[in-house]
Amino acid sequence: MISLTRHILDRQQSHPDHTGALSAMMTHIALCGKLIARDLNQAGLSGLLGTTGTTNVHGEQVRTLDERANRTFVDVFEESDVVRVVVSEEMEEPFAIKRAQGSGTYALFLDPLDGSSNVDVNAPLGSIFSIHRVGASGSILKAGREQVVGGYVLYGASTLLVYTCGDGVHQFTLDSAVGEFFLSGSGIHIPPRGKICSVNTGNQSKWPGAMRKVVEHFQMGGDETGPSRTARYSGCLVADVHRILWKGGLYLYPGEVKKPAGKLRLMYEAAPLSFVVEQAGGLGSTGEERILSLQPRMPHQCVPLIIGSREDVEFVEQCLQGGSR
Ligand code: AFP
Repeated sequence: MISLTRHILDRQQSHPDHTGALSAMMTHIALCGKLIARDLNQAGLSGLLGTTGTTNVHGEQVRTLDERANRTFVDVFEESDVVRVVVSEEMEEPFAIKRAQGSGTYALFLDPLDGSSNVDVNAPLGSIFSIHRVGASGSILKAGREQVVGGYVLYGASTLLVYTCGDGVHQFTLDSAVGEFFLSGSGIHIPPRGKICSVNTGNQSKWPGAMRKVVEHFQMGGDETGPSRTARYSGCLVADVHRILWKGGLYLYPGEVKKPAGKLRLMYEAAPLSFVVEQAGGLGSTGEERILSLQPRMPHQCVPLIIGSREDVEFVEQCLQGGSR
């Protein structure tokens, strides 16, 4: 059994010029995952369900557990000097870590609790993280392809930590009895095509015509050349993309006519998940451009997302760009 700690140390030793910063950050993220998993397990018994009565930077209701998960990440990283700044869905402004102002060379982007409305019905949730090097000028807004680490924790039937630092995708499962993550998948490869189409069709009337046609096409039996489709949607991006990582297919969150950038956030949802999926051989796209090539303009910027098996994403891109159908 290879623990996450062991895995990180082994990888660190294979890079002679390592500083230990990456290992420290992964250790902190794993600790946050364990603490949040514990909170979720006990949520119904310890009065942690429900909302705080406030809204976040995206105008969404903040749940008690959103706030708590955000606090967990901030508290853990405040004790360390590797991450200089934290950008989170739950904080309007980037948060400077005092201890790291002289030493920290990294910026951490976070969705501390993805799919948080699932908590009331005991359905899966996630945490998404992305780490960038802070630029020489102090800039933190960099294209996704420059990520140092991207990944997520999935709180489901078990708690998983999935990450990449550009050398393939590694998956760890939490053994809660001993409080350690153990390697449960390495070199994960997403099938080039898949059956699953994961999309909230309740929004169909708001999409541009070309996107409606693509989804109708899948609903009517799919393309002659591809597999027939089956629908899956949990309302938790991490859980839906994780299913596709293993089984193949597509996750779509399109832009809307009145809101072309859609709902999902580039820096702490689309980019880290695209980094993971592309490291597994898949693709992440807006329909026009690769997610990982986008130059961000704002920390909380939204983007349309089409992510999953390479050939499936390319098929949707062609349809949207008026190509073969
Ligand atoms: P948050 O709980 O972090 O706001 O994320 C929820 C989410 O962005 C993502 O997890 C889901 O895929 C998506 O929203 C579901 O949205 P719809 O309810 O609009 O389908």
